Amino acid sequence: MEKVKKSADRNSDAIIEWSEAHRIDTCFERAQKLKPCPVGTGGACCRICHIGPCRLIGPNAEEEAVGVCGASLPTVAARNFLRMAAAGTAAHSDHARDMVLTLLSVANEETRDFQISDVKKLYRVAGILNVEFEGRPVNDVARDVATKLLDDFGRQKGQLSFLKRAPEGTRKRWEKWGIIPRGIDREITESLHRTNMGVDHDPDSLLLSALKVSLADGWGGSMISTDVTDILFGTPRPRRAEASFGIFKEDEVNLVVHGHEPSLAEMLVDVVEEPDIVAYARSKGAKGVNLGGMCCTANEVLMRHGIPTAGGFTNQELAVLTGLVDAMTVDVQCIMPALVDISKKFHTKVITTSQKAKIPGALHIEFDEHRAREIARRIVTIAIENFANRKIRGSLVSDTFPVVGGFSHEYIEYMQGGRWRASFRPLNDAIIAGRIRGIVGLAGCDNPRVPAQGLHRFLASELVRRDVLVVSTGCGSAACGTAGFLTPETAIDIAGPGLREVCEAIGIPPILHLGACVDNSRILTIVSAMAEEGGLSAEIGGMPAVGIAPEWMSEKAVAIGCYFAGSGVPVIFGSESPVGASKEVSRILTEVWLERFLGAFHFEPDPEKMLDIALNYIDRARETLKLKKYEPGKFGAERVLMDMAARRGIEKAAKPHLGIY
Ligand code: NFS
Repeated sequence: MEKVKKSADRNSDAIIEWSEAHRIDTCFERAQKLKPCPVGTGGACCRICHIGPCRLIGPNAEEEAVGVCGASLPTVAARNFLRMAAAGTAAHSDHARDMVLTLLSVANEETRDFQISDVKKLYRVAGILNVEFEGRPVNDVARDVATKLLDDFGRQKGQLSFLKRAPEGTRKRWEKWGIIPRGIDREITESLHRTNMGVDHDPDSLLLSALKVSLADGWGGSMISTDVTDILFGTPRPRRAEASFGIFKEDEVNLVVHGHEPSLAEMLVDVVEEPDIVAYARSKGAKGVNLGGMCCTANEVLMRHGIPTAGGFTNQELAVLTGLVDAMTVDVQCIMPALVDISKKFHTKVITTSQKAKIPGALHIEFDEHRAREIARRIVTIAIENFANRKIRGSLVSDTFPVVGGFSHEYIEYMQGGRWRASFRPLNDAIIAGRIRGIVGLAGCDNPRVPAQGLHRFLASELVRRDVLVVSTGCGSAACGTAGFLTPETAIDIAGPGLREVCEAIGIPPILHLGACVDNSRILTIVSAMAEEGGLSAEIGGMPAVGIAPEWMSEKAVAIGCYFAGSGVPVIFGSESPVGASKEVSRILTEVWLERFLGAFHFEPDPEKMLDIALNYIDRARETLKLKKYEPGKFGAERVLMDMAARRGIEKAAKPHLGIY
């Protein structure tokens, strides 16, 4: 019998096998040893007060089981779900807050280590926020933008600034169902209050609150983080880079940046090139310092600087196991504390850098944007000095795969018409004509409980084969990247005939790497722009678009799923449902939300079924929009896609597009 692989990535699997032979546990062995609690998995465990924990189980649990206080199973499951959404929103949004505070420091000239890299993006955001920008000093505009965005966190009344970027039809639904988020912090606090012992017990009301707090993530925290990061470090445009463990070099100091907040990583990109740092590395016997990324930080620096990535969530311990990592910086979110124990078996220095996230046994060097360069230099020096302590020479895996990443909203707009005619018209037309069947956002974590990365790869390839354009973020992008799926050549190899034609005309891969997990907000503005462009749905709901997080595990993923569902995009999550114990809660997430918002939240562990559900939504949306029925290889009439030559021919008198999105 063929051995079941723990990771679908052959390079990851080779390292896992090596670790097993050497009796070093990773998340893959721990996942096998530690089965999920059958009560908690489906949301039937209430730990909210200390009369319990109460387990709401039994043959008629839905109707009959109650906790000591009388809370029913639907109440408990909905309450647990809302807490996950609130925690996810808190994580993305606190990250966003730090980015805004950095922007404010830059504007106030409190730090000279960072500058505003993308003035055009600053103006675009200023325009959305009604901040005057013409003829004003850049730092003044930046200060006003940062201050307005900070207001979104603490606002008590009114609504978040970026909600107006959503189509009117979508906003009307939010208004009708009372889920317009006011301030980000207020919605998080209210969610925690509602789920306190003895407060909100109505599953529908609790789940509406899950949508509300999550909209504060998608159209608040995450969108703020994306925009401010672009302003500070540049709006991404496609870049070539490499992925997998072969990015580590035997003759260079390998320093990995792992986590989420990109400021330190940005500074490290600069510092590793400084002549005295390179000279110091040489003096220690290395050729230089090789920076590599891990998880979402990897996506941030890949799409802005072409820094290579070692992969996503389940690859983090495996990176240390290569024995080639001299230091790994970690900040917040998705960091396995197991890294510290594993690193002790090798020589790797794990360096925690956030005052919010410490791990016993790790070296702690706190990042402060006011002293960014000094701190980055200290970290690089530690990595260099550790190079000589490497015990392993030669690498277990040397594969790398080329990737193209960095498709921002702005670039996608640009690639469809050049600087002067940027628009979403060609994309809409290709969908209308049936060349592109629909769009799927493939997002979220990778997970050691399934052949890790495998569900992402399966879905990505099956979707593009069926002419579905895939936009990927976070560890979904990493899983595609380490499989070699993120190049334009993939279009020729695996994409369906219509999608291939579009990709070849524009010169893009059929899977567009949009960035980190907070950059799912780019998908929101892209579908909003498509709605505005016309010819498809006039709101986000009803578009032939679906979100899939096949290997999700983080609370942040729940928040993402909710903000997509609440905005009108049906989402399908893998694994067992965290509300599976309650039929009523599951029904609300799928049927009721679909009726109200045209988005729905499904949990489906079987990848074939995920694919079916997604295609079904896409085809139903096409039918409702009265678009040509999708048939592979048969297209309707449409405008000619503009290739590069056509774009160059466009007259230059027109005004550059500053757009509301
Ligand atoms: Ni997002 Fe999952 Fe984490 Fe990034 Fe990766 S695990 S929910 S993709 S690194 S946040």
